[in-house]
Amino acid sequence: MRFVKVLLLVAMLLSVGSVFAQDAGSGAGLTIGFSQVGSESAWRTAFTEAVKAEAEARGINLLFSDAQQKQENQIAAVRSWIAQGVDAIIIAPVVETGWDEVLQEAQDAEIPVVIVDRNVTADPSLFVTRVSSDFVHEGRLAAAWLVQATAGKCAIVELQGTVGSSAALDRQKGFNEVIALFPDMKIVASQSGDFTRTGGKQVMESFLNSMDPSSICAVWAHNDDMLIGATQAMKEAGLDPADDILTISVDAIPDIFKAMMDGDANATVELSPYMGGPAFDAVVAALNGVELPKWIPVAGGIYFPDTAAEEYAKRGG
Ligand code: GZL
Repeated sequence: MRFVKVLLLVAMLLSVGSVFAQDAGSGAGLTIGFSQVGSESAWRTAFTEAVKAEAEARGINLLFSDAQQKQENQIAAVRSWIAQGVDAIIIAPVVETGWDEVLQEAQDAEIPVVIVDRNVTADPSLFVTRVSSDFVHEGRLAAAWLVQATAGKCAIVELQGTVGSSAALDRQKGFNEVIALFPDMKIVASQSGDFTRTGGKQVMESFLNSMDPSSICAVWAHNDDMLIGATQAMKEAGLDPADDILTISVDAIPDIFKAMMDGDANATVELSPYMGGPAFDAVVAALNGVELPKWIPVAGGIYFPDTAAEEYAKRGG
């Protein structure tokens, strides 16, 4: 009889252990603060929705803050979660600098922080890991396509993303590295459109007003939303986007595939919005004392009009 009782006790303990282990794996029951840049682009909105859906599927209590592209709002949200004593914090930083102090405060409070999407210049010891794509690679890929599409001769206008954001800085870095290898590939104008459609349209309008439009071979936009705004400006100027002026951008949002289907865009480099899963896994690992690499990459391809209809349908267009 005693042996049976011992067996039952062991079985019970194992089952409890498996429950915790299961919870530990999914993060169920955890309270996690997520500071999001804003809702400046379709990709950002898709990213937010994907993270929220993943949290719900895992039974994570997600505290969400939209910073409206203001770092001060992000820092205030992080401080409120530190005071609340959340289990972990996830930050999608709007710009690279200015994070050291609040990350130190989170570490002092023993609250793990995971960075997602854009990067920070803070000491990597202040956060668990960063889940993101490789922005430099995205820029290189965009430039490589444009070089081959123009046989290495093109006057390019550039629509930069948010000033000071790693996405803008690194995409520009990667693009410029590649075109530097081709003397007749030149950026003739460059200005920030802040990753928004309105910004892209306004900057493209200024380029078209200040230059001979026939001298512009291509527009390189750090995201699809600015490119879509630029196509509106091109059309209003009587130009045919993707024909009179080639287009290359990043994000692979549904609307860029619609633009390809309408003959208004040539190519887009994909940026996955599905970073919530790896981020939550990193939180669980950190809470279990597991050491992680400081970067967990997410990959993406490059897409063209030949598969636009299929991609548009697949991505909820
Ligand atoms: C890049 C991301 C950028 C997107 C834009 O990972 O930070 O911010 O490319 C968004 O659409 O505004």
